[in-house]
Amino acid sequence: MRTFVAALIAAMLVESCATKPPAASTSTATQPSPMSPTQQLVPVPAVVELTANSAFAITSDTIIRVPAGDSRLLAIGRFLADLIGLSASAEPLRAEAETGEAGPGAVHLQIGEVQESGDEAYELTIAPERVTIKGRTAAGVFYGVQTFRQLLPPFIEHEAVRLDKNRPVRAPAGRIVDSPRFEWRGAMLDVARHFLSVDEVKRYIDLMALHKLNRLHLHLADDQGWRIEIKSWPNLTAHGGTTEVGGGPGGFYSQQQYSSLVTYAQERFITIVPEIDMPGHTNAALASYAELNCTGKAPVLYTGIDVGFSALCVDKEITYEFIDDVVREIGAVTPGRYFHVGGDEVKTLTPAQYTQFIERVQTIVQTRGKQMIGWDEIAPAKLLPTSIVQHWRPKTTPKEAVTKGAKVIMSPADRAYLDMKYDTSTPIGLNWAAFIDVRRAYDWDPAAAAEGVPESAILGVEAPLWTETVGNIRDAEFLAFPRLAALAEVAWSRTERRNWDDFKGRLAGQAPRWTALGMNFHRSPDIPWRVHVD
Ligand code: NGO
Repeated sequence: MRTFVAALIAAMLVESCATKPPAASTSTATQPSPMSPTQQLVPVPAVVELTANSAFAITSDTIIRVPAGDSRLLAIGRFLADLIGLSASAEPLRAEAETGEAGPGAVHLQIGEVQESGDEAYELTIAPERVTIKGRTAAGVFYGVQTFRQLLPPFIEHEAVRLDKNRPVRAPAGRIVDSPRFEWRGAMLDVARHFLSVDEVKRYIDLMALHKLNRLHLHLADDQGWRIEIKSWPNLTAHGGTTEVGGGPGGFYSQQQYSSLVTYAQERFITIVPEIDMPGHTNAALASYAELNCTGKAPVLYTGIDVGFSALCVDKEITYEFIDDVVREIGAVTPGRYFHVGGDEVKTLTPAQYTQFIERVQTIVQTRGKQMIGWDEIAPAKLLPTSIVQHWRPKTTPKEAVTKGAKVIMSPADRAYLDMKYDTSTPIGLNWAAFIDVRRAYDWDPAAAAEGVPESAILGVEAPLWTETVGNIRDAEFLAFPRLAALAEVAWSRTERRNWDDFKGRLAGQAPRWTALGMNFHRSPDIPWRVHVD
């Protein structure tokens, strides 16, 4: 009876919500019609069957049920309870042996078979009496929770939200079955040009998780700064971490702080990929240790934005001892399988010196139990089939690496670089590769982006944010959003589900949630943004 009444009230509420006059738009475009549930979803799922005619209502009595003994699902349950303001209730989470037949008013998190293939697939079923979020693995359940989250009203994103019996939180009834197109759905933060604090990086991780991204590549060293503690080479941070572009104070992560980022990311199913750029982009290291220079003399710290002038001394043995220490220490605090060695823009070495260096570093990385990744300049080196090339130069192709069996991450600078300006009026950012408006970031197919690189060789997509002009997380959010959401859809959603006009509408629907999250997103004039509508 209680369920029936609740369902009836929920249905009436959904109905009344749907007949409310549309909210005013911030853009000059014509007034958008009321939002359909599907318009709340980015990236778009594979199969969506939702109705605005009935709904599940979350109240302070709602319980989240997880299988007993599954600590990962318990953690996801806690994440969901925090998100929807259930943490304040007496006992929001119940672990139980049988999750199938529990009573009404519950959200069930389960491991089980789903109709889509792959480890990250999930199935979300919302009925008036219960919600089931099922994944083949915990990662799938986590993504199902993110989709469920996007179907809830944006006000839940406010930190202080508390459930109120008189104001149920409703999710439209229906079913979603989903899985990602690519396994690598990445973002990169350059914390070397401008340092970002642990809390700022955690914030970026949170925003990535909302969009089902699963790799955070941290560019931890460049000419302007060394940002991670290396116990066997302490001057790297003591000296090399003390400044940044423009001469600010810089900073670095202790290994313990880095580990806290790794854990925070892991809890959101994101793998941290550390990068130490070499042999170029190394002025901060060269300034910290004279013996790494061929001249034996340390240069001064650098705070400009030129590239290509620095290189480790590839003919000295101590260089390889240094690299081995760095890979060993960072590798030991990085559970993920990858180590990125940079390899970009070396202008002071011969091609032979360069490829020999990369091949030797590849052996070090392999010996330390990691898979090597490098920017696309590494393609001519003798690569192991496990090595990965990150394509970034729009006019080149890493096809020779593909013939050696290497996989490719697609980050073409004229589509995926978040540090490019949106247009000529963008106050920060660069424009050497292109102006990248939202459509340009969205409307491309990774499988057609580099000649000779077929879809089977593509691991996925990554959006780098270089920080020459980015001073803090507010700037980062401004350049990243909405384009990172566009690139998340490029990486997650299959081609036949993607369409610019449809995406524009769904992106517009993110504005209330992003506003509730306090995000500093770029209000691109191309998008008919919605204002708060709950
Ligand atoms: C290039 C360069 C970086 C710059 C970035 C700016 C790569 C791989 N190397 O991308 O050092 O910061 O452009 O857009």
